[in-house]
Amino acid sequence: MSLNRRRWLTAAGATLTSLWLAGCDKLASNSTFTGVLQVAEKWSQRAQRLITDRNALAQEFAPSDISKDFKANGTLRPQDDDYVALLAGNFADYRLVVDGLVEQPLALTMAEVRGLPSRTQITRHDCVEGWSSIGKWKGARLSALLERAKLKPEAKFIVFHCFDTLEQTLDGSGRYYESIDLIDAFHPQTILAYDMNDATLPVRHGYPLRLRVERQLGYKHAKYVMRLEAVSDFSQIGRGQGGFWPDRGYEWYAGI
Ligand SMILES: Nc1nc2c(c(=O)[nH]1)N[C@H]1C(S)=C(S)[C@@H](COP(=O)(O)O)O[C@H]1N2
Ligand SMILES: [Mo]
Repeated sequence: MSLNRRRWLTAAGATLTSLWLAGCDKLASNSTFTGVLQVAEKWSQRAQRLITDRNALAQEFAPSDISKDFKANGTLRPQDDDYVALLAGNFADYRLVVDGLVEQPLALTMAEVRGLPSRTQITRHDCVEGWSSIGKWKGARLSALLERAKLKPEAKFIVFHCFDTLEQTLDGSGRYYESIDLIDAFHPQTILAYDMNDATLPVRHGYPLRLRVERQLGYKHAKYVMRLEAVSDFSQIGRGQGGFWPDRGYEWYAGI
C-alpha cells in the first residue's frame, strides 16, 4: 500500500514535470502563450504542493483492522543499566526530560505525561524491511508538550534520545536516537504513546514512551524515549546525521 502510494506519487510527479516541460517547449517560442504558460506553471506548483502536503493526516483504520500480532523490531528489551533499574521500579523514578533550545526545561513524571492533552489513533506502521502492522495508540500530543516547554526561535528539530544501545561502540554512539523537524513535531497525529491497543505499552514496543510520527517510516518512531532535545541542527549529536539509522546510511527524511 505504501509502496503503491509512493509509486503513484513518483508517477504523478513525473507526469507533472513532463507536462510542464512539454508546455515549455511548445509555448516558449510563441509569446502569445506566455500567459498560458504562467498559468500552467502555477497549476503545476499547486498540484505538486497538494500531493506532497506535509500536514495531511495519515490514514486511520477501524478497530477491526488492528493486527492480532503487531510485529516488534529492533530493540525488544533494553539491557542498559539505567533502563533495567527504572523498569525494576516500574518507572516510578522516571522523568521525561525536555531541554535544549527551550525557554522552560521540563522533567515530567509518567503521571504528568498522562495528564497532557492526548490523542488516540489507529494507524499502520510501515517498516523499511517490508512489513506493516496496524495498531491503536494513545499518547500525549507532542505539540502540547512543546508548547509547555516553549521552543526558542532557533529551535529547528526535536531529537529523541532513547535508553537502548542497539550497537556496542566504544564512544557510545550506538544508543538509539532519532530526530524530526517542526512540521512533523506539530503534526496533530504526532504523539508520545504510552498505551497500545487499550493497554499499557509493552516493553517490546517501547515502554514507557515511544514516538508515533505517522507520516514517517518505522525507524523514525523512537521507542524507550528518555529525553527530548530541541536543537538548531544535529551535527553534534551521534555521528551527525540525525538518527541511529541515518548515521548508518538510511535517509533522515523517511516520509510516507
Ligand atoms: N529505541 C528504539 N526505537 C526504535 C527501534 C529500536 O531498535 N530502538 N527500531 C525502529 C524500527 S526499525 C521500527 S520498525 C520500529 C519498531 O517498532 P515496534 O517494535 O513497536 O514494531 O521501532 C523503531 N524505533
Ligand atoms: Mo523498521
